Amino acid sequence: VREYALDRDCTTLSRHVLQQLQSFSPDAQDLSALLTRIALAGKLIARHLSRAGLMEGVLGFTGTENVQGEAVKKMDVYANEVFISVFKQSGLVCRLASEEMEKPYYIPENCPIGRYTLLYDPIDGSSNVDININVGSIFAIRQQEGIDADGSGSDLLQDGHQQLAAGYILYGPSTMLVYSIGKGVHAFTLDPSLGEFILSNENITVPDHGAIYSVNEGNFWQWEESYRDYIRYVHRHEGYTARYGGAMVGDFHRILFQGGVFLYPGTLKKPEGKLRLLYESAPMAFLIEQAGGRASTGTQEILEVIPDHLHARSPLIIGSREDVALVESFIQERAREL
Ligand code: P6P
Repeated sequence: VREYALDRDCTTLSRHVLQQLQSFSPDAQDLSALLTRIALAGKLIARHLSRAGLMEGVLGFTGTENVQGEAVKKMDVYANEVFISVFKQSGLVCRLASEEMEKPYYIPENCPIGRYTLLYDPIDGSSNVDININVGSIFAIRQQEGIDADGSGSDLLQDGHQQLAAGYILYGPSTMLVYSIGKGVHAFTLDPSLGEFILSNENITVPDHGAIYSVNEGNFWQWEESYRDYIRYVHRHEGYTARYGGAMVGDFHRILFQGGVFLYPGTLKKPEGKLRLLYESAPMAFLIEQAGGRASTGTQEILEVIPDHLHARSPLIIGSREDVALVESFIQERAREL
């Protein structure tokens, strides 16, 4: 038992990535170092969150709006700057594209082309920060291809299969980092006494079905009839339970471990829904498929969707394959009537 415990304590993120890649090539080392840098960003953000109520400048709004026209929280700004600062002088990433920035940020050094682009949502669910409920950071890594001459990031408008890796950090009772580089989904828990993320769950698979449906039913009146059909179905049938935390990372994490479905439908006013494809839906779709689940817009696999602009949104149905299919069946049924 002692050997096992010691060995487990030594399975850090960097070691695990190299094990996954079964290689110590420079590229493998770079990817391992890149994910370790993301873990550093997670530690810095977790530390800031843990003292939010005790420090000035953490809670509340900045008074400005982001590119989406949404009020910016102080924590959004801090977390965005953490990601930028941990990748400067890293030589690992050429470009950072964040949900919080209109245009991508170029790491100001002669970064050789062929390195990576990091796409991230620095704090997802920031409305939870002020009430001490879990929030998360979401990330995806894509190959830096060619020169983005006008800095618009238009070369990033590609489908989700171009993601080399994806994951999130969940700032909850414990801080967890969940990632995949296309070889299964693995979770690490931050051990504050070590200051290290230690492997806690390997090769996570989502159950084919789960009791949980996770959706903001306050939007019921805005949905297309097919989504209302689905909600009426789960209201009438035994064996379903509703869970919704208002921050996607926590709601997704519950589905990943316990099964069920998370959905953020489009509405009649905004058929494309609220969640951003490149920064939220595509990374989570990468993970759920690696865990044996599915992610759909209702009519198309999320990983097939090609965004028409950097901050494109998409409807999202994600989780256990049987539960995603059930939601889609109501959409298909209504489509047949049209
Ligand atoms: P609503 C947070 O703002 C977020 O982007 C996701 O993390 C979350 O799932 C969703 O929006 C919550 O949106 O409309 O239910 O408050």
